[in-house]
This record gives sequence, structure tokens and C-alpha cells, in this order.
Amino acid sequence: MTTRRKFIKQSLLSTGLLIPGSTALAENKLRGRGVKTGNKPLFVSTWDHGLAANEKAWTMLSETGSILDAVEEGVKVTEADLSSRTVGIYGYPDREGIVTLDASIMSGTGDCGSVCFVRQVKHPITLARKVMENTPHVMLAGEGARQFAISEGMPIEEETLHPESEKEYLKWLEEQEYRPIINIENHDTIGMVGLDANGNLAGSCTTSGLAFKMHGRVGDSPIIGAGLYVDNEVGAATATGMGETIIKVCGSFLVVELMRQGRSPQEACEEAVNRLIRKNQENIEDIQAGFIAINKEGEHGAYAVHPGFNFSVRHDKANDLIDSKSEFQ
Ligand code: SD4
Repeated sequence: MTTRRKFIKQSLLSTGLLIPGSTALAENKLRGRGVKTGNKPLFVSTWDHGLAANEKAWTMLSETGSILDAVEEGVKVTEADLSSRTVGIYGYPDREGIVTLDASIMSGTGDCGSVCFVRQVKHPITLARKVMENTPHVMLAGEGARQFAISEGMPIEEETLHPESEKEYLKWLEEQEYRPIINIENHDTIGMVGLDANGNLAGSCTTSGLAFKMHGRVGDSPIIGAGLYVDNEVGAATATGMGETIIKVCGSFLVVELMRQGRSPQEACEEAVNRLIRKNQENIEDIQAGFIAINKEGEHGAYAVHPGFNFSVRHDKANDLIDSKSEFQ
């Protein structure tokens, strides 16, 4: 913060015009960001599969008026996509040849639900929403989550690998590298954050996780605050990339809290990525991770460790695929 801004803030505090709780709002105003600078409604999703997901979310919002329905139905498009190797039951399996799924959903009022290490459920995001709405819990794991899906009348899918996933898995078995190596092909979680015209936010995140991970491994995507965080007072963020590094910095929560302190979505994503880099300096060349964020005013931002990350932005005028900026070139 510049000295001048510090001075203005102190003056406002001393005159009682600024109470500490309204700091973020005041900071935004000091930065010249009014309430009408962005787009409402707005959907931002990770990667190019976000384009189709955004489109569905947009339609849902116009039909139902529910931002939560919109972010759920949006990512269901990717979960159901036969060609997706990184989201849903057609995704890459773990080292034992088993596909296990992670998902989370959160509303701007603080309600949230998630499932992790769950098998044979085509729409883990819907299961996560059912955990949120129909149980007193936030997170269900593994067989318990699958049993809950059955009790909710959700279909249980056959456990056969998609031919393409199986081919890759058999190839991987030849070398069986212990550590999953993150690269552009195997880290395409879909995370979506959305804002309606009234300033209500919601987010969703769903993935088959790292390809050929250890059996039982859970990433950031189903962990509230790591893979996803939403707060109607501020904004929403979601993450993609190597989950272990994102969990270690409470990534999505960090992005939202930085926005609460007055950062724009872009500044918040950049600062969170830099924090993640500082904590993982020894092997940063092997780590890809990125964040997308929106704030209540309808501004968005995105940032990644390395080039190659892209994200999809839907507002009333367009649905665009945008290359994210990154720390390293
Ligand atoms: C995870 N973050 O399980 C997920 C993987 C991912 O794009 O792809 N993200 O760590």
C-alpha cells in the first residue's frame, strides 16, 4: 500500500468514516473500482472444456435463476463427456487401474458439500450437492460416499476403463513411475465460479485427479478452501493443477481472502501463485498450478505457475477461451 493510501486510510479511520470491517470495500473504492466495472452474470471456468460448461451454466441460470443449479449443471457437461480423460468416470485411473473421483460445490452463503475418493458415480458434483443439502456433513469419502449415492437413488456405473484411458494406463504400467508427473494432458480438472445479476456467487469443482495417482490419494478439488472457495461478501476462486501444492497454501481460500483485503481477482491470483511457488521452490519446474477468480463486482482474474493454462469466460456478450498469464514463461 502506498504511503498516500495509508495516509488516506488512517485519516478515514480517525474521522470514523471508515470502520475496520469495511476496509475491503473502502480499499476497492480507493483503487477506483466501483460496483459497475465488471460483468453480471458471469461464469469463469478452467480450461477449454469450460466453454461448453459455461454455456450450459448460462442457460440454467436463465431458466432457473439459481446460480447453484447453474454451476452444478455446467460442470456436469464435462463429467458426462466421453472424451474427457481428467474429469468423471471416463478419466484416467489410479496406479491400481481404478478411477476415483473428487468434487466440491459451494454457495456464496457458505453452504458447501464434497465427495472424495468415490467410485462409479457419473456425477460426483451432484453427489457433493446432496451431501451439502441432505446430510449434516460437508464431506463424504470412498465407499461411504458411494453408499450415500445409492441411498439417494443415484445410478451406479459399471467400473470399466474407457478404452483410451486403458491404453494410457497400460503404457504407464510399463514404467510405473512412482510419482505422478504433472503435465498438460493429465491435470484438467474443471472448476467453475459464477455470479448472478444480484451478486450471488457459487462455485463447483470436479476431477478424476492426477492420472496414475496412488490408490486413496485425494487432491485439492474436494477440499473446501483448497480447490474451491466462495463468499458472497467478496468473490469466488477455484484451482487446477497439482493438488498437493494447492492444499499446502489453502489456495482458493487464500485468493478470496486476498480479494477481501482489496486485491483485484487478477492480483489475488498472482499473489497466491507466488505464495505457492515460494513454498515449492525446489521442484517448481515440475509443478503446474493455476487459479481463477471472480469478485462480487463481476471482475475476473487468472494466473498459473507455467504457461499452458487457459480458462473460459462467459458473460452476456461472449464465451471466450483465454490464455492465462503465468509466472514463468
Ligand atoms: C488434483 N487439482 O487432483 C487436481 C488435479 C487437476 O487440474 O487436475 N487439476 O490435484
